[in-house]
Amino acid sequence: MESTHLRPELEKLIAKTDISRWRLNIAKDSAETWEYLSEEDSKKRPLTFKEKYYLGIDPEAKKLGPAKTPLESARNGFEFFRNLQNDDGHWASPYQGPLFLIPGFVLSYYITQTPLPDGWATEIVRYLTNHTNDDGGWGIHTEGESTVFGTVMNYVVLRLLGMEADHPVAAKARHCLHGLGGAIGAPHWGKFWLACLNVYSWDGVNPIPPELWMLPEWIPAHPSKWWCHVRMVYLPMGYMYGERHACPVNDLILELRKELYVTPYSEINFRKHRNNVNPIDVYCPHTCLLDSINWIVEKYVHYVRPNFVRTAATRAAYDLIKIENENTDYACLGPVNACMNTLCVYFHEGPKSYAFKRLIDRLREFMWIQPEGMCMRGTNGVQIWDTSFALQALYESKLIFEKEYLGNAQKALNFLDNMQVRKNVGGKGYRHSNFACWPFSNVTQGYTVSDTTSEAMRAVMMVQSVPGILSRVSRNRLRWAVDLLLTMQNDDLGFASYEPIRSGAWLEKINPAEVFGKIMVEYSYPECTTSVVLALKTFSNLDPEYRLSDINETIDKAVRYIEGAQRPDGSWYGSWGICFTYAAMFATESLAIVGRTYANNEHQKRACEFLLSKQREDGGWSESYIGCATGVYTEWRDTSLVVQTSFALLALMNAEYPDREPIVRGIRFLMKSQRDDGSWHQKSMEGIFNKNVSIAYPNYKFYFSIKALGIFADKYGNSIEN
Ligand code: LAN
Repeated sequence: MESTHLRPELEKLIAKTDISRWRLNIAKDSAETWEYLSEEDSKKRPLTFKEKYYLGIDPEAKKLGPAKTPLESARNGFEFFRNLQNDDGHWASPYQGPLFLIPGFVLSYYITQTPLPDGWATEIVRYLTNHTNDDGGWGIHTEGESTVFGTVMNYVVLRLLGMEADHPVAAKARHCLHGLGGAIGAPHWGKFWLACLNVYSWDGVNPIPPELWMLPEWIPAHPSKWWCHVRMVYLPMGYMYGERHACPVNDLILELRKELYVTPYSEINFRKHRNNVNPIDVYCPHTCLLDSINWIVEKYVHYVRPNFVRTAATRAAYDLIKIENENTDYACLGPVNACMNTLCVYFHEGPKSYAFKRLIDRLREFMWIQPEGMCMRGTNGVQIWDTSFALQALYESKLIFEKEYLGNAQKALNFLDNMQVRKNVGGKGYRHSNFACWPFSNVTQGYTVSDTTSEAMRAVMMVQSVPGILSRVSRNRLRWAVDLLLTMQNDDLGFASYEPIRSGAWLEKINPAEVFGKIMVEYSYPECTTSVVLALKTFSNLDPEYRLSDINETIDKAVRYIEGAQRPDGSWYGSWGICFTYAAMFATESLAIVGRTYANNEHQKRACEFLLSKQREDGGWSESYIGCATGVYTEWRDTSLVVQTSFALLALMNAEYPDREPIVRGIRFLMKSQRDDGSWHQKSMEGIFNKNVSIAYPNYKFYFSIKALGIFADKYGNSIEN
């Protein structure tokens, strides 16, 4: 059972559902939705082990006792972890952390007058209450200090979900908000949502002209060249901004207009506050270039723009929104554009339209019930990513060769077989080809990611080589995935996340979202690049005839990129996990797979020295998300963490670090941290995005620990004696 963020002193003040009545439904495409059953129905459907675990009810796992050897520890870990595998073969994930997502969900339901499913409002309020900071506010993620963005948006959520303004939790949050100067200092994305709700004026939102979509595509700043998450968010934002849709005024809106500001609403000149963002919120300040462009475009929108241009532009944006919805069967790329698209469709096609109903339905897949209430996840699940790594851990620890685990492996393989994309939407709505890719979550969402495709491919190839496993993914399907990967290398020789880089990093100068860094375009990442290198190399060992010279050339170049991305101190900066230990785990494996080790390679040597300089007294490693924001290695409080320890150990073992002693100390830390039932607990966050937002990957503590322990037992001997 996971320990949680429960705050009993606050919980006393709010309502709670009967936690034992929640059940997890898994759809055919692995979509995960929680449902609150009636008392009668819940009796007919006993809680499963998994449900209990996720809900914080003791699942009464088998006690295995402390492990005596690393392999036993890995086995105990998998004994526990296999209980969390779903019948369709995948592992689910409470993928929480960001605190700017729930508001989009609740506002979309509220503005479109859609009732929330039973029990949801209560549990969302409980989650937010349990995650308030001591000052009563919220940050941009659960570990961050209170900001205007986090506080105003989540305060609004509490009020929309029925909390009275004088409730102690609301009153304290409002006090915090006022202390921060009120909603007027919200960043661009906050101002946007508040304008949709009609508690802020569209005049006070910096321009998001839908006309951008009518510009000629060759222009380097054309939105089709932006990072897909940014273009897919600015698309519905542009539509809403162009149409200036807003929730009809009602009593609650009038109350909120009074509560959110420190001056009377009617006296605020919103146009003057477009650039008023509380410094506490600012991660990426406006440049003069951005301010100048905003100044000109705002004048154009206000005084010059003919109505027919506006209508044509919002039409063009809407056509693209429709394409995104249809391409993803209404799952949408991510939680932000899914909520915004729902609003656009509601206003454009009405509440009775098929598209609106589908979107509303699908939005529920982002929500997850935790012991401390209901959160919104960063994606519609982590199914493929987690299942791929779980399979790899099973293989690399050699546990897969123990008969009792073959069934788990086969089920996971079957799942990956079902999740490879068969239908290509490449070219539609500026999408990169997705034929033969494995997305991050599921086949429905369907977006190519370079590393999720690679990691899934690698898992498939590993498992299909195991005697007793029934192969499911044909040679051709792997070849098609290779073809796709080979279209994705950047000119700087690395690989980016969803697409090859389409425009220059100078576009960051017009990044309008003050709260995120490095979001405007794609970049090469050591993590993504490594995954591709590993997949291509593993593939060419299996199928050496297929495009061998293309593959070898790609790998050579990619490894050059990895070496070049190393910092002088021997570290690599991680963009998707926290942080330097994460990147080291990837980069060192790239080098290892082409035969470069501590014994023969300067880069590996420097990587090991860097990691060893960070090893703590207790044998482990510890990193905080702060290091991602500042670029400087930063420990998380005064304790080692299971996940970062596994990252560092895997990196040292990738490099074949010759001295067993420091590695044994790390392995001992992992074993000491294991509970009697084989599970681990990670005290802090594992992942990060856009430099500033941390996000949990709760399955990392299982599969990366199992992998580290298993590889250690295999390569360094199955004992923790020195
Ligand atoms: C993710 C999650 C997975 C992650 C990896 C596969 C680990 C990475 O190697 C490549 C990038 C990717 C796919 C990724 C990109 C950004 C995401 C989708 C997220 C971090 C999860 C949530 C985040 C998304 C942007 C959240 C919504 C916020 C916006 C600013 C739009």
